[in-house]
Amino acid sequence: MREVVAGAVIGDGRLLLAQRTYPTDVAGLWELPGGKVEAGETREQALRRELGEELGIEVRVGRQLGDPVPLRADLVLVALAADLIKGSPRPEEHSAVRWVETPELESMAARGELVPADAAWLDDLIELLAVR
Ligand code: DCM
Repeated sequence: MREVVAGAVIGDGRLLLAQRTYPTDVAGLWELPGGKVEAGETREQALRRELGEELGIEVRVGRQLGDPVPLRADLVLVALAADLIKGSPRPEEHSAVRWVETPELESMAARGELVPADAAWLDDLIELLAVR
């Protein structure tokens, strides 16, 4: 079973979202940025590496957020809370990034603008934003 880690990155009390460019069924939708855990890596190491590569940011990784979401028979998506420590996200592999507060997150979810797997974490994300 392979794992994909996604970061619920908080900076200045807001949540970071990144806009996907592929595959076509989710291109244009917004996600928690992250990527696949490589052999020999912890989830935390994988998330720090992916966020460095994709966005040029450094984060402190925290707790698991919500429940894992199955993507395929052999692939599961895990969200980890994280705090921005250094850098300002510059999209290398996404078409755009944005920082959102709860009302905007809720509107985006209601309009179906989040990738389906990540939409499962809406309540957990709202709770995370509430305590920051
Ligand atoms: N994925 C997702 N939600 C995220 C990050 C990734 O649903 N927040 C999915 C999209 C792909 C798989 O995980 O099916 C691998 O992601 P990537 O293509 O970004 O490596």
